[in-house]
Amino acid sequence: MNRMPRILIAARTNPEGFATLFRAELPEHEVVTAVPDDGAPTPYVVVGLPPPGLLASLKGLEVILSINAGVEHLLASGEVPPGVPVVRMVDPGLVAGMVEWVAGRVLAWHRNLFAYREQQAGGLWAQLPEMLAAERIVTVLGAGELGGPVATMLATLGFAVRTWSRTPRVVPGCSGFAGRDALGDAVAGADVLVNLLPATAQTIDLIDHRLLSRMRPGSLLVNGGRGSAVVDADLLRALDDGVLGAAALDVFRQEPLPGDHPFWSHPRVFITPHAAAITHARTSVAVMAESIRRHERGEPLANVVDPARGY
Ligand code: NDP
Ligand code: OXD
Repeated sequence: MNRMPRILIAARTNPEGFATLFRAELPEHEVVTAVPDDGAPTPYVVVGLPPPGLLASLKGLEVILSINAGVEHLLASGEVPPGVPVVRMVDPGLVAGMVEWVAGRVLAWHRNLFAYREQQAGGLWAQLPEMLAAERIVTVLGAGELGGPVATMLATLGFAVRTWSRTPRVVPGCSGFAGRDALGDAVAGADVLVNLLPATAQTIDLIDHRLLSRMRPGSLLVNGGRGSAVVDADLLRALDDGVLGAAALDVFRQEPLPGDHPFWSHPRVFITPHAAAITHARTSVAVMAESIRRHERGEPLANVVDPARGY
């Protein structure tokens, strides 16, 4: 008798929630949250950062389904068996979350909400100068699954949007820049810089004081990508010397952000705890189930990570 292909849910958060939805999506599969000691193969694993040794211990592993969009920790763990594809998370729930989070930060800053909050603390009633969205340039670093829809949303709100990517990308309504040589031009004169790049060897320390200085003085940095892209000391210097007006940060070089980090107490740094876009089981399970169906139909998998590229 043929065994049902096994799916191991090794997610640290809500494994039973994922398992229940997988059982409904793929009833012809065996869905487990711990591997039974029966020597049977486990072709699929759903995982974020795997516990040490887990992936190597799985017999007959065919596909790793990452519950995260960013896979730098998974790749750096050295736990991915050679030749086993990693499918990263591309999920409508994640896209919606990031679009909302970036929209919230950009609009709050654009409409002076942060500054009015300070005025409120002092009981001050005074209208601040306003600009039209069309008068503001927003540069989005990364024009992929998240950066693309974020750029589209900002363009729909009327901002003058530029995107920057590794290879040329067309995002309707936006000006596209590509490649390291075009970074300076992509950022020049921008009012808002949104980072949605993956963490790779090429993106580390990309956002330094020199790059921030190319923006319009008093501008906004929004980091929803990864903390490693930003040089923390340069960001603080840029806030203090007027190069930047504010920074909205969701991701950090070390997470959770250490209690003594100066970002916590800076009056113009707005922190969220890596919560910009979270993987919802109720949208992502359908996406992962479709990857499994494709694999079993012998079709190429979508959104496979290129380990050499790092994303
Ligand atoms: P994608 O792989 O779809 O897009 C990545 C984009 O970055 C692409 O446009 C790519 O260029 C560009 N890029 C990569 N390397 C470079 C480089 N060296 N120079 C210029 N551009 C580069 O990823 P997603 O949009 O799905 O996700 C982006 C990142 O967002 C994730 O890797 C993760 O770090 C972060 N994230 C954060 C979350 C949060 O809650 N804060 C939640 C989910 C993700 P090209 O198009 O040419 O390939
Ligand atoms: C991420 C995620 O990559 O939460 O940050 O998916």
